[in-house]
Amino acid sequence: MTVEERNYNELKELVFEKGITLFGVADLEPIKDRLLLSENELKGLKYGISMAVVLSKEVLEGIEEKPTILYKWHYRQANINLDNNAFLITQEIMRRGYKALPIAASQIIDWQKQLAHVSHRIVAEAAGLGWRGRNNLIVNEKYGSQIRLITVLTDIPLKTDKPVEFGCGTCRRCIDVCPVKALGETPDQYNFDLCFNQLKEFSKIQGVGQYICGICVKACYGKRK
Ligand code: B12
Repeated sequence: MTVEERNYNELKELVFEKGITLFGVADLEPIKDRLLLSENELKGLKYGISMAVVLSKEVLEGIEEKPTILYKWHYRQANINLDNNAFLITQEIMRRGYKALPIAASQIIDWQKQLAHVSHRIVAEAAGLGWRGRNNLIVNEKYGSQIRLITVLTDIPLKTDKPVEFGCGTCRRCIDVCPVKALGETPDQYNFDLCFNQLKEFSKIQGVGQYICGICVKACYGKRK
């Protein structure tokens, strides 16, 4: 086993014990221009570790035309677990003498354009966790889009994964259920304004208070029954 494979397996095992279900590593070279980080922040960082937790199907079942308070709580807990695991893996990498830059599960740096430092979807796609689906989300073969993502950038030697091919096939459930018709045949047809305005409305529901929806997530369950 190479040192890259050993590091990969050990880090994966560490977070699998703490609630992470999907783990992959992206080579940052092809995607580094799409990360909103300074040269200093990115210096020497070659890999993007992408991790995901799986959402409860039972929580999603309750979503009909709007997000539920159970979903809002679950979304928060998923973010907390992801942030904790990114922190944990960062500590472990630093203990081994390498650099690690954790990116928050859900943090925005440009409110107008709704941008984060790093798009977890771009890294997850490059790390092979899934493909960019018609719903513009990462779709994992087994769990569909019912996953939340996080990223840690690092220079610890790691084996890298490969992207997977678009696998939505003839499935268009997300397009059919979207209440504002924000989705199209291909992910680049995603209409940000329609989606964002709807999420702003949803955030006014008492107890929700966040830009969440969950309708296209519920519809995209992959091979999970
Ligand atoms: C801001 C934000 C939003 C904004 C949308 C902004 C946007 N345009 O992305 C709003 C509030 C509307 C939103 C909505 C939702 N979000 Co949101 N959101 C984020 C957040 C915090 C930042 C996203 C970001 O920076 N986007 C920036 C753009 C540049 O990146 P991108 O859209 O991923 O990719 C684009 C580029 O790659 C570009 N592109 C493609 N190829 C190429 C090639 C080149 C060369 C270039 C230059 C560009 C390019 O096109 C892509 C599509 O626009 C992320 C967390 C994170 N840090 O990633 C969560 C995140 C994307 N959201 C998520 C979710 C689940 C949702 C919702 C379902 C709400 C909910 N939780 O119920 C909806 C679904 C919307 C949808 N169908 O896409 C999850 C997605 C999980 C998954 N399975 O994919 C994330 C990753 C949070 C997480 N930690 O898991 N979100």
